[in-house]
Amino acid sequence: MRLPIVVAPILAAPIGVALSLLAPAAASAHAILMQSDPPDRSTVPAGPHNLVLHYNSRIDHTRSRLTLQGTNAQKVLPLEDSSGADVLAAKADLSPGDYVVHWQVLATDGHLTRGDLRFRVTAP
Ligand SMILES: [Cu+2]
Repeated sequence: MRLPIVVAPILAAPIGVALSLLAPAAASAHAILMQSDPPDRSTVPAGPHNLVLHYNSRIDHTRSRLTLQGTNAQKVLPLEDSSGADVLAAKADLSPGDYVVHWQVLATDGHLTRGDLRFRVTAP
């Protein structure tokens, strides 16, 4: 039972540093990815999916972009109109393989952020 006690402070330190670095950014409200479906590094069954990315602030949908990269190709996904002010969403019919979603988001404060979301799709 000693392991969790030892591990917790080691994990807590980098998170504390990261939060303090993010604090000024959060105050100026540029968009940070908070949560996604599928989650990063997850595995999902093949078939139609709603990709949903939640941010910490409102985003400019007309100047934000989701690009789906599969093993052999990549394409810009049409964004769903109905997504919320802090959400990017797109439909994708996924066959088995490894994927990366490259997201690029313009927050309403005029700052651009980008990142990657990786997941694996397996045969249903
Ligand atoms: Cu900003």
